[in-house]
Amino acid sequence: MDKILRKGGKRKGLTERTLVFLKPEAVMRGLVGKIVSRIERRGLTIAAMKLLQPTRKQAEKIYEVHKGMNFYEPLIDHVTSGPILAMVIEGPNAISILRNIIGKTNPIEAQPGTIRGDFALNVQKNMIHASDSLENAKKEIKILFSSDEILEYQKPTEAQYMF
Ligand code: IDP
Ligand code: MG
Repeated sequence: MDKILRKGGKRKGLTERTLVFLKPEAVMRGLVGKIVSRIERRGLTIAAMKLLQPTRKQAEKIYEVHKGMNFYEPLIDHVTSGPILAMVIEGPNAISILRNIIGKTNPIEAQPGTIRGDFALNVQKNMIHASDSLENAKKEIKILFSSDEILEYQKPTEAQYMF
């Protein structure tokens, strides 16, 4: 346990944080619980969570690398069209683990067993976003969360049985 705790109970740099959000189709289809439970059962920790309808500005910032692509405007329209469930997910290698849990961007290529491979048919409405790098995770978390919305805590099972 000592290994992963700083004095005062805070985590050392062994864990990562990633921004995840369930897109409006996941909320509208009533699949929030099923999807969140896949993240929880893997052992990762929900450090922050809220339901919100993102503004155009927030969505444009998150997807700014895609500006100019033909799917960019329709994607922004879609993601801002209804509620999303945004989360900060924390744990060892959280960024890569989440990318593997969600599956490939295009559901045609996403393997069964992944969220996209099990719940999605359409590349735009592919259910879920997860940051693709540490740098982007840091940037994206700030777009949707303030630091006081992100909690630091440790589940008792983590140190003993998971990490
Ligand atoms: P990612 O969500 O797996 O990181 P990105 O390539 O970063 O995928 O694309 C961001 C989002 O843009 C995708 O999740 C998807 O909703 C949408 N998107 C990506 N490529 C296409 C496309 O070719 N057509 C329509 N939408 C797309
Ligand atoms: Mg991406």
